[in-house]
Amino acid sequence: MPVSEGTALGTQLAAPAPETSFSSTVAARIDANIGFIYIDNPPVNALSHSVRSGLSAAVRTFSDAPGVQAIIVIGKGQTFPAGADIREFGRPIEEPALNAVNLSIEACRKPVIAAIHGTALGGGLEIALACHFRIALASARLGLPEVKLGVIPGAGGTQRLPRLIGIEQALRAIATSRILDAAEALQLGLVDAIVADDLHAHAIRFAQQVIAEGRPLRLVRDLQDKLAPASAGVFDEFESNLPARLRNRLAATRAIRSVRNAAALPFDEGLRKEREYVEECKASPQSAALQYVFFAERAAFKFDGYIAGALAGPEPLVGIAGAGALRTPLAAALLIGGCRVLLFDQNARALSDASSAIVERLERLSSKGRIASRQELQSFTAALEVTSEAASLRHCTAVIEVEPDTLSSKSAIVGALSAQVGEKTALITTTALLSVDEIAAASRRPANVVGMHFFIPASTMRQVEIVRADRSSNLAASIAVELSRRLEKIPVVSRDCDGFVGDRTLRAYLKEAIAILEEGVPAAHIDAALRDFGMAHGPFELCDFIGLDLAQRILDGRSGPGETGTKLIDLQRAGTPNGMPAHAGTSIPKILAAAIVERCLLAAAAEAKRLVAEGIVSRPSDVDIVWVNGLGFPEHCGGPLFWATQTTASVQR
Ligand code: 3H9
Repeated sequence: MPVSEGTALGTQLAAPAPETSFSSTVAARIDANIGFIYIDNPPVNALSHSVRSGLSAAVRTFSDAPGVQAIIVIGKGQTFPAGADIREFGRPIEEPALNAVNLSIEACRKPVIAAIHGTALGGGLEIALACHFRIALASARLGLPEVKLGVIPGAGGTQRLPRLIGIEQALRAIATSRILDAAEALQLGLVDAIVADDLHAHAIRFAQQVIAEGRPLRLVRDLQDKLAPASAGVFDEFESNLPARLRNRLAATRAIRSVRNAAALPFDEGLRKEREYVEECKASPQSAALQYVFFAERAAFKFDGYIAGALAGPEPLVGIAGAGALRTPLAAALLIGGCRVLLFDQNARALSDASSAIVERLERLSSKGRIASRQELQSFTAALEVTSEAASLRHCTAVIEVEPDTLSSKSAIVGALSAQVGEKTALITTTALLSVDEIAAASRRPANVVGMHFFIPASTMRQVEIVRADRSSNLAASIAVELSRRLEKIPVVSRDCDGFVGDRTLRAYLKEAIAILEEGVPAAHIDAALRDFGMAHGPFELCDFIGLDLAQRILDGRSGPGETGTKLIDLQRAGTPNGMPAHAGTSIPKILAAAIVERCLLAAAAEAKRLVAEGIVSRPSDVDIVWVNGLGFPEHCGGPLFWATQTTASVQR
């Protein structure tokens, strides 16, 4: 890439030169004796071909430029590169590959410094690892989360990270996709310095110091002292203790093997093996499923009519009314998500008790380390306000009712609140089973009413369903979607129907499991088959887990007690006193297990297809992520519809 006319980069420039483009996403500039390389590929500076080629050319140019004594690589916008461009994964790699770019950075004879802000993830962190020094903003986060996408770091991450932070820490970071904050990164030796603000200015100061001290270049490939594992069995032990969700994950096992190579093989040989594992993982159905889930989760935030920024202001005010069990966890999660919460109860005593329960919950979370500092805890508690005046709710962007889940109580509270809330306030009803259309009918502002269905247990399950009644406005639905983001949950927007997305497809799945049971297959076998497939619980275990009453209600639906729900209860009575007959581990013939899995999942997939055909959800992937995040479906199989399309079985039911 040619540089600007006359004053080629690398000649002495008196004043900061304008930036020179090396590709559509990489520009460079010389400031005094320092060469800056800017990566500018919004939104997350993903390392697409133009970034790799621009970066490679800029490094080459600065390496040869006599006036440049140090090079700083920095991201524009919100972040240092957050990884390879996942959209390029299915295609042949266009040169230069990231690995080659990193090798050229590492081989540069001038100090190359990574200045990190935002999220230095995957290939982004691998660039930083190839640099000779790293400085980071205190708010930065760093990690190698490739295993979450079904691959392993493929540009030296598995070889360089262990050399920098040690085998055990690297295993945790790579195999479990653990993200480190800047303070921990500093403590582990992953970064050389952290700064509170003005990364640009601090990076210049850091570079000048390196130049002035004549500091030797630190090539991570040459570091050896942290490579000795604590004990020889460390890798096997780590693998056998992987969390359940990572068992049977090809990428996790290959990541462990690759880190093991870092300790056992010369650097370049380890790098070559790393590349082999990446190709093996990329070709696996697991990585296709995990990448599908990644994009499906992001797509779920957008629906036809979505209004970005609906949750106005940095600290939106959210009202909570009603006395259901969801009140405390929901209020605490909203406060942690940066909302102000206005708790409403006409009874002063109840209000004070509810407020204390929320503060206690925040303190408990703080003592478990889930809230970063005392100061943060204080700011969350200060954002909790209480009122016994319903009229105060009119200032809220959203009011969420958390009454017990009966039509009479929901209709009563939504009716009463609708007389108080502002014209644009979203009025959110939390229901698992009721018709949001019927609840909205009790409201004076039906357009403002939208449903939210949290999965059990609400505080830990990542999924939430946003249920639009016939008259729900785009604004109300958009506010609910943005609240989900604050709650760190994945929303799926659906229209109102019996069971919404999750319970309706779950019903089909459970009915099939009951049918198999009636054909004489023991419950323990059915549970084992689906657990071995990767479900968090077998179908009957799930019924026990959520409670048989709720399971029966899911099976019966809005029409009330019916044949299948009653069957479930009868079967339970015939079983052990604690639930369905013996769930203990059991081995069954593979062919039977495969048939059980196929029948149950195809039943769910067929119902999912009907949901799409009826326009309850707008895309098939919405149903899949409800299963992955709400119903314990193994992420690396993508969800029942994705799984069904990947297997030879057809979904013609
Ligand atoms: C890798 O690096 C392999 C290497 O070892 C090299 C091998 C040779 N690519 O999540 P958001 C899009 S593997 C393409 O809503 P946030 C995303 O789809 C990679 N696109 O924002 C969305 O698009 P849209 C390792 C990407 O602020 C938009 O950016 N890295 C990528 O909540 C905003 O995303 C990772 O696994 C990407 N890599 O969270 C990190 N990343 O607006 C994956 C994001 O059209 N990314 N997009 O829907 C993340 O974890 C989050 O996106 C991040 C930002 C934390 C960065």
